[in-house]
Amino acid sequence: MSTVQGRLRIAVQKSGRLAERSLDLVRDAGLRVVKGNNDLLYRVENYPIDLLRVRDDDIPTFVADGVCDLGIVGENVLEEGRNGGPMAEVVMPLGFGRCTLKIAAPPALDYAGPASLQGLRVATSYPRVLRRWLEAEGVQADIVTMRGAVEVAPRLKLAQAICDLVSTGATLEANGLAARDTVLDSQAVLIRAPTAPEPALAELLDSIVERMAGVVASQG
Ligand code: PRT
Ligand code: ZN
Repeated sequence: MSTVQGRLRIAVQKSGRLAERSLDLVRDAGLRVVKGNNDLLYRVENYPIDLLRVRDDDIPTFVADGVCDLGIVGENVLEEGRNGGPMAEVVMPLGFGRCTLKIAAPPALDYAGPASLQGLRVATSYPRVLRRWLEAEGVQADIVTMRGAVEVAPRLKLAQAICDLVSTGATLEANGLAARDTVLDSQAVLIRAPTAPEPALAELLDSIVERMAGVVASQG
């Protein structure tokens, strides 16, 4: 059940790499978005819908809890939020925000596969995703969690390798690191709450999802 009676809520990143494309998708689906009097909430003037503008990290929880009915977030963030509790449902990939969570290390590190990380320290902002990948590979390594600047960890001797998002590879190169393995391929996805909205809004929700699917399909 939606917490706000009578209106659907879509969670989008407030600012950052996904913000503009998320807003574009919403607009291309026919929603006329107008800025409200607070920065956190944009209103849709032609439907009973609000956009909740938040940190991307908060989006999976808001949608899983039904505080928002839909959300747009990177698969990397969604997967990191996986904790055994109720999850938002992935409706469809959106074709933007593509990046890859990679293992990278200085060229001097001998890397012949995940087993080469055995006993090493690996720095990352994605400790849960990395933990699951290491477990699946049967490798025991120490995970050093860093909120940012993961790419400097090897130089500071905080870790021998890192697990970080890569798109162009320029950041790895600038820090003398080479990509060694892929942990997760990611792009932005549309997610929806596991619970239905109030009955009066169910049809609207389905039609918005359908229109977004049309927009994504037309972008091929
Ligand atoms: O403030 P908020 O928490 O909402 O934003 P954020 O700072 O956590 O995320 P943001 O805006 O940087 O990224 C949002 C989402 O965009 C990520 O969760 C990914 O799904 C996606 N994305 C796509 C990326 C990249 N490409 C990317 N390149 N996120 C981060 N990067 C980083 C990368 O880690 C590297 O440090 O950008 C840097 C440059 O990458 P290169 O390879 O092009 O040099
Ligand atoms: Zn974030």
